[in-house]
Amino acid sequence: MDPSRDIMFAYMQNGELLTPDHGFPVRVIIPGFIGGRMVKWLKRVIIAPQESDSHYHYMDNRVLPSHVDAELASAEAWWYKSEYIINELNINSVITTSGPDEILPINAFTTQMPYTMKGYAYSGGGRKVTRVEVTLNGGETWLVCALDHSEKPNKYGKYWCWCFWSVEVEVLGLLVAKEISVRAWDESFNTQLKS
Ligand SMILES: Nc1nc2c(c(=O)[nH]1)N[C@H]1C(S)=C(S)[C@@H](COP(=O)(O)O)O[C@H]1N2
Ligand SMILES: [Mo]
Repeated sequence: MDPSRDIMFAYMQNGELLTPDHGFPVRVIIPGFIGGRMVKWLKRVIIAPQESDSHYHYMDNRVLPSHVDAELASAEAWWYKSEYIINELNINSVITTSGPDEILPINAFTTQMPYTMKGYAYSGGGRKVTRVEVTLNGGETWLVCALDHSEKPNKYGKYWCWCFWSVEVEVLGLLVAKEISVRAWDESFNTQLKS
């Protein structure tokens, strides 16, 4: 019911009918929410004053406290506690380059050559990603990445799409790094812990 949220019933994607896997003939799209809420293969829509009582609405896409396994959740009705539902997504970031199968030539000339690391980041609820940082030394120091927000916000200022990030490092830096991590920030100052 909130016009700023751009919720839609989609029957096409990129100019083609949805494939069966992705919800043909019609599915819900709820930008900024977890995929689990975007019900596929719609047959009817029920407008109701209370939450859906669908099995999947309750038994999937919840984050329960760590001591609660599925058995305990059922025994003690943890599934039905509304505070554990996942709706809006949290801040997330991913390294796509370098990738697992990438091979870099290593010699005296190449180690000081620049190398562009890349990836994407997104948050939930239409919150803009405002910062992405990479560490090559286990979180001691962080490099601030360049951000590419190809998407324009909607007229309520919401960003639904991921943004791309990139940062130039030296091949040598990659070579000596024991662990490489990325973290993002959004406009509400949510960020990711360096574990
Ligand atoms: N009817 C129906 N819709 C569903 C599901 C389902 O099991 N049944 N799974 C949901 C979950 S958990 C996800 S992550 C998305 C995945 O669909 P996508 O890969 O097309 O985004 O569909 C959602 N819609
Ligand atoms: Mo999912």
